[in-house]
Amino acid sequence: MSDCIFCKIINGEIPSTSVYQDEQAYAFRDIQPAAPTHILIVPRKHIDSINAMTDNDEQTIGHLFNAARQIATQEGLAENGYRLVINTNAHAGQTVFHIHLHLLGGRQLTKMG
Ligand code: DGP
Repeated sequence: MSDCIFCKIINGEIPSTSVYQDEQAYAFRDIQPAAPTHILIVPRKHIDSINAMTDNDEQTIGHLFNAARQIATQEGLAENGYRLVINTNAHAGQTVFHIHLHLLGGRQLTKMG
């Protein structure tokens, strides 16, 4: 999508600090980190949100979690642990409408709610 900030990050129009990429996914450091390690993992395919995903996107979204596992290991987070979050729409605070998986770690995270 031409006006999507994460599509522009994926195609290099907007700079980012990349930590991982493959044919389906791109991962980069969050500009407003909420933890010592805060990485966003996005599908190269533009999908607005989990509400907009279809059965055909199962593999694409599952792939984000497999990438997250590899990145968590690469970042040294696997043993102590980390959190994976996908915000959807207003009540969850979604601000960018291109599906992204937050990977948070590097400190004891508080309970969610
Ligand atoms: P969410 O609230 O779940 O939609 O998360 C959007 C995240 O995207 C938020 O943590 C900040 C991050 N973000 C927004 N714009 C940019 C950007 O231009 N570069 C980077 N690296 N992160 C961004």
